[in-house]
Amino acid sequence: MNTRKILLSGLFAAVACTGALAQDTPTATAQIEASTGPVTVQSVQPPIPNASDYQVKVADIDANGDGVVSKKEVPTNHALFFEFRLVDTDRNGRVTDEELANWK
Ligand SMILES: [Ca+2]
Ligand SMILES: [Ca+2]
Repeated sequence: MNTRKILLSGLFAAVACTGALAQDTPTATAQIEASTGPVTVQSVQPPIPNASDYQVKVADIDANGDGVVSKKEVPTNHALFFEFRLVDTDRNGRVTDEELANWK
């Protein structure tokens, strides 16, 4: 088996592995053989947010009760965690109900 075939079979194995694991876990790892030696490929897929994440109000996740949401208060699997900078339109590091209302 030449190097190209090894690389291609390794790549297909990595893709197949990633696809199979993506349904159960957000992370998949595969080992492929490159011309320079073995390479570990890790695929990290962020969790798919729930549609209900977009209906959140400040009171739902305001852990310290100060009336605004800082990124530290947002669960890491919540859509707001990934889109915090977009939602925080005045870039003050705090999200208000008004900013959440404009988040679609
Ligand atoms: Ca807060
Ligand atoms: Ca803000």
